[in-house]
Amino acid sequence: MMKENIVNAINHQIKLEEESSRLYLAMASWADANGFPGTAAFLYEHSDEERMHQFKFIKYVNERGAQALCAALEEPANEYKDLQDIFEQIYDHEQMITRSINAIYDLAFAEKDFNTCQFLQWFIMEQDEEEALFGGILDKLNLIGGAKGNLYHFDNYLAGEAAAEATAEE
Ligand code: OFO
Repeated sequence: MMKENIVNAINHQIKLEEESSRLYLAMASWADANGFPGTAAFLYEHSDEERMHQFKFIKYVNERGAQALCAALEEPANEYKDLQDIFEQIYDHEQMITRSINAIYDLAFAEKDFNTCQFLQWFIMEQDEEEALFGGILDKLNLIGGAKGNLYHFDNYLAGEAAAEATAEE
């Protein structure tokens, strides 16, 4: 049986994962409505990934004999200045998620809940990948600047990334 403090920490993480999914969905919708279909496809894909993360946590808690909960969610922003604004916010958001997962790991380790430590390894690696991915995208945006022609190519590049991720999931 899991300790209550660990169940509570994971339930909070379940909320954060669902909020991540909704944040990326809102950003994807903005991109879709503002002429960036590649960015939209990429972010729709990431919204689904976050939903999958949420589900992984839910299944884990329930399989360990506790109950995963669905909490009230924060409303995501629906307006963004530009793509730079979106990817800066995503990068900050993912760093916050990494800190949150690391804090659960710390707690699980202190409580000698080694199953949870083991389970969290996947998320620790995933955060590494996501921070590298979004940091790289931000670097590209910083490099190309805000000229329309450059953003058109950037958007096509993200369309390719979205298609590659969709294929990898098949
Ligand atoms: Fe983007 O990360 Fe979930 O965990």
